[in-house]
Amino acid sequence: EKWPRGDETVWKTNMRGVDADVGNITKSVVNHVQTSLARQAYNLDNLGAYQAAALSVRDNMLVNWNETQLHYTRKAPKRAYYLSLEFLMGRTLDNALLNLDLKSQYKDGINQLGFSLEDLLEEERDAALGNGGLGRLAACYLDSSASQDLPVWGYGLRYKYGIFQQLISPEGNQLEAPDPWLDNQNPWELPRIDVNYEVRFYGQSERLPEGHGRAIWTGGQEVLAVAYDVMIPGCHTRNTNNLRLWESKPKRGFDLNSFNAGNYEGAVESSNSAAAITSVLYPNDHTTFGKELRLKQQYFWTAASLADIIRRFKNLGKSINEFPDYVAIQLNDTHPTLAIPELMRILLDEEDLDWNFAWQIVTNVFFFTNHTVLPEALEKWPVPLMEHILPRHMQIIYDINMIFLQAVEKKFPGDRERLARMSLIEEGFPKQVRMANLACIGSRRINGVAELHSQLVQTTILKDFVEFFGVSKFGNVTNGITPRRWLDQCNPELSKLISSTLKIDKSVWLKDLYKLKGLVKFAEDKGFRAEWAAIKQRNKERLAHHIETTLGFTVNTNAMFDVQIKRLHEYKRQTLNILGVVHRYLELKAMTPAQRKKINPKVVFFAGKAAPAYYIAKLTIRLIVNVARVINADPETKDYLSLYFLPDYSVSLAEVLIPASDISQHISTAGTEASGTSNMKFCLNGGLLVGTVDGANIEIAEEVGEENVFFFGHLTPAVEDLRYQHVYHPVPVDEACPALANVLNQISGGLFGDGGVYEPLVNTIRQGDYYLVTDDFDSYIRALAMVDDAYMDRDEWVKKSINTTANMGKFSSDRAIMDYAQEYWNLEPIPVGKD
Ligand code: H2P
Repeated sequence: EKWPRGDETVWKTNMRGVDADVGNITKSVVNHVQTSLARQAYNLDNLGAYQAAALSVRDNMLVNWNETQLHYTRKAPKRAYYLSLEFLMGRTLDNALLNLDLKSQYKDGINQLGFSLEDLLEEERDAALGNGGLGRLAACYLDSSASQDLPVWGYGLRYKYGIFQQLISPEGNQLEAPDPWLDNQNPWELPRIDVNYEVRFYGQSERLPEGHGRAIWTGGQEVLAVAYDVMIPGCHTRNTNNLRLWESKPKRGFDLNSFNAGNYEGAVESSNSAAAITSVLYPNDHTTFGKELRLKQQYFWTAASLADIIRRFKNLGKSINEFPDYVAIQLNDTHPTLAIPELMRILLDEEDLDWNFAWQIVTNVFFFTNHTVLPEALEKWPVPLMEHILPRHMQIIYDINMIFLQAVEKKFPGDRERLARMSLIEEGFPKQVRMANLACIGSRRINGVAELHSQLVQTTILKDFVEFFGVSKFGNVTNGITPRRWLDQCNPELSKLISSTLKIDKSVWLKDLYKLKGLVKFAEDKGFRAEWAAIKQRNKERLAHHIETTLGFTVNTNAMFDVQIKRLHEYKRQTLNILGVVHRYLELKAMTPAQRKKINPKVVFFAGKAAPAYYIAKLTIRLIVNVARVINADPETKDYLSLYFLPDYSVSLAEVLIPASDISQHISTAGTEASGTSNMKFCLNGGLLVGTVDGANIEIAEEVGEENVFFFGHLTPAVEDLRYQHVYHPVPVDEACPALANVLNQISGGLFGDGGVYEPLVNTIRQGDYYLVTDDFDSYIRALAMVDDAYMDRDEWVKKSINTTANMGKFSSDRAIMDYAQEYWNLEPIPVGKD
């Protein structure tokens, strides 16, 4: 390789490496204060100091990032691309310092400059470009890919506004405010104005007469996609991967079509311009289906990402039929499914390949992960909308469908119903494109996110496809979480205790989480148990302090901490939890003071956002807030039971809550929660789990032992029957579950303010009870009683806690991502600096 220009030695002697010298760290921070930020030492505030520190850490990250990209280019390995409409990254500074192993040096340096690193960390705003588990999973997978030296890039959108900020009104209603997370500037991104692509919408598509499926697509609106790169540092490795986020910009002089702003996006951005495409993350909500802007987001992002992937591949000088040998693309849910017809369009119309050849390439490149079997969450797009915005893609989808249905007809002759079920087009007014079917047909392999879920995918929503393609096309990769953020970063004391007890450096066990098994034998060690319990206690105090300073409440840290944090949804059954709290309150009220004294004091925490248009979910928040108001003020009971709804749930709030929990709730109706990932985070931090036999709860119990989890409720096979009974007979709550009936009556009777307000919520149970609150209530209350009993024996409880953490090795996202790399993508680690 020739040095491109100038004197090679001048270049090389001036290139810097990662610098861990405290003197150089302070120098670089001061430099950034002085020049990058143009600020003065005497009036520098925490925010300014944070920004300077971040820029200095970024310089170190960039050294590795540059080297990694160069190394990958030279080695030209197969690469994988993770396409996700959501990346719920949270904060970066602490994670970067830990992964680069520079935390103590920066702590010292920043101290010398008169600031505290802890304070600076608090200045960072969360990057909240996601709704919940799906987006956070993507973030964990990026961390694990980099940490294991895998050449994996993420592709997503650079939303100007992340998930809305949640405010709670005095009545207890959720209010949504925009999240202008970029307002303070984002030191973690690199604008790449030189990396941009034009993306077309609308216009006309004309098929070529002798085209073998080819066409020409012209006219319409062209929008510019500009890349922003986010560095993803691996843990204790030089490998630093890339997350490329696209921003939309108008291509000068072009803005043919007006766009209709719906309510939410209208509230944050009303301009009718190309920039609106990446203005806001959609809150997870089935009412988003059919929204023009959402479809434009999906196409904009997949088209820009594919153009970028193909350009990079072409630089290798290989022929296009080798594309699947160099590229694997993971579709995170159906959101990026348009990548399938888009790659077909490129191969047919731009590369001039014939249909069969193109389709063979496509079906060897894509992999598809399903995250839910809830029917209302399966994406469908109205055909007229798709035809209008993406006329060429609609033609391709029709062609794929025709050829596919011919093959189905051949295999199952005369089975009209099967054809109707498997078709990419759902009949109706309007007709709709079924994105899950398209993703399934166009991908090489399909997986669910936990054993039970993957089974359900194969036996319910994609059953016909299993019968057609054979079962080997379908698999399971149980989700995982990164132990770097979800143990080492959020629970530093526990991390330290683990390292000193196992006598293994954390850089080793954090990357081989099965090593935690070594803790099992220490569960019998009294001294160790005391240390373990003391750390949990300090984490509870840390949470209490956080609540005191942010919300002004004084939390009883001698009580058991019981936590449920996740998106508000009926299937996740926050209702069951709050009704259980009311039940407990009513029981306490009925007791004498002497009886109460024997009760295990408990503090219940909720946090989570409801989709803005999800009325019942929002009403649940209102009920929680008003129950809290009443019971926290009741002098008879407040020492035994209190309740907090913590507003504006986020990754950084989770980092404080999770290490502080004694018990956490994962109580979805069996068969509805695909996996869950916070269940893993709690258990990794020594919190026990009360839950249904659902999602990854099942596998957690397999690993940690059923004696260490509190299971309750009906099992998946029973759910359908119970629901069926509810449909045909009103739910006899009074006979079926008197305890629940009493709770509902108290709510309706106004114990927590105007009972009429909650009628729509209470009626979801009395009528239909689709999520089986009535059927599971008694068993739930029994499980909570078992939790109380177990907690009374604190020694045994701490043993359970230790044994739980010790057996969580399987749930590292390193295991999950290696599974994808080996079983799906066929990818090898490419460590930087090791050859
Ligand atoms: C979803 C599923 C979870 C799953 C997660 C990641 C969509 O996340 O419901 O069960 O663990 O994807 O696969 P969530 O509900 O948290 O938004």
